[in-house]
Amino acid sequence: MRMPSALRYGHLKYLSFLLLDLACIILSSYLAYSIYLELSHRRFNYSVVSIMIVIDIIVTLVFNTLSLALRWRKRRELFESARHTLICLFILGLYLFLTKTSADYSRVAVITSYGIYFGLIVLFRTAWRYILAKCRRKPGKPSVLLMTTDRFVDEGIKSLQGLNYHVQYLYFLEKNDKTEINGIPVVQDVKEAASVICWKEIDKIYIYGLNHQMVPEYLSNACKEMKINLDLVDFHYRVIDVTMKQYEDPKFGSLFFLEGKRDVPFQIRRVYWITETQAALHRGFHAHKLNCQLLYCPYGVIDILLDDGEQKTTVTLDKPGKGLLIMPGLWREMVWKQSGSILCVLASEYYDAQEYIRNYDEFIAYSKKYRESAEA
Ligand code: T46
Repeated sequence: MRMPSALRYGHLKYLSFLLLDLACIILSSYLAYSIYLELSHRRFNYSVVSIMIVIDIIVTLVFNTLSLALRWRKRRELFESARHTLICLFILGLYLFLTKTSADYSRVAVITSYGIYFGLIVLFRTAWRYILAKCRRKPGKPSVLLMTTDRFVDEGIKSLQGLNYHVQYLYFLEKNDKTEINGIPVVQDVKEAASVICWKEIDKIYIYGLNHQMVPEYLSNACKEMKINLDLVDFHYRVIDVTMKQYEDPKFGSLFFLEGKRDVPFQIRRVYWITETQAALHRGFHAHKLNCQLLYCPYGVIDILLDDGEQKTTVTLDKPGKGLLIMPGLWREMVWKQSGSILCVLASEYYDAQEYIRNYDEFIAYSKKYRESAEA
């Protein structure tokens, strides 16, 4: 059975839980009052049930008690349901006290109603959530939420499909108006992404083309809560275009710029540059354990030799608009091909000598261990 996606993932899911709550409050009032009326021979009073319904809606909307209860975790569900019930009970008590109508109603009946209500919402929400989860599409291979940026989305999808994953959702770590890409729905905000994680819609989360620190805390907390790891798809390096010429007229020169998040897929914590250089200068000879970097050469020509422990490659930075993004775990050496060439670097980490691997044998052992753990 397939349900509309709005019911499984969107606002209708929220609405269906709200309606379930209202049904529970009506049912629990009837049950509580029928027990009480049997005992007291008093007549059923509808107005208190109507007030309870109004209070239920107000508490849900004002205190947002449903959004956390919609999470899969049982303890969170119980806590949120209890909080909701107590707030409703408190407001009803306050209302009856202020309107001086409390004498007309039985405290026993009201408290019993809320007691039954708590039991019913936990029971019905669990059952309804179970039904909704059963109706989710099972692709047959592990389904994945891909967190990426506009620049890397196509590569990321291809790379995960190559690893035989089903990319179920996309989440952009920068603002993006697209609702779907190649038929894959784009999760619109951080709360929806957390809900997808907490509802176990997906088996794994992958980050492509950026580092962990770009992931909002709200999402990393949701992942921790559901014990889902954030995995990086191995990326190594990319040559990226950072050209944005503002003036074509030579007398104005050329202006280039880079923008955080849009062009640089990590939080920039440090910027440094190397100047006053001679041709054939050779620097680097190290790898980083954590640091992601974007290198560019605004003037001159510099070769960057990269080594992942198995393969070596050289990227020549010979244009101001050519950027080289290097992820951690790559050995690098820089060779100045022209005197005076300038190397600029944006880094994701503050300077920390401990985070460097400066010994090549140590690097080979480190990358081997890293590859083995990634393949495991
Ligand atoms: C890299 C390539 C492309 C600091 O105190 N703070 C800093 O932010 C940096 C970058 C360096 N230093 C000190 C550490 C050394 O005592 O400056 C000295 C020279 O640094 P290093 O020998 O690491 O420089 P390079 O050109 O070999 O490497 C530099 C970066 O360190 C490195 O992260 O990827 O540029």
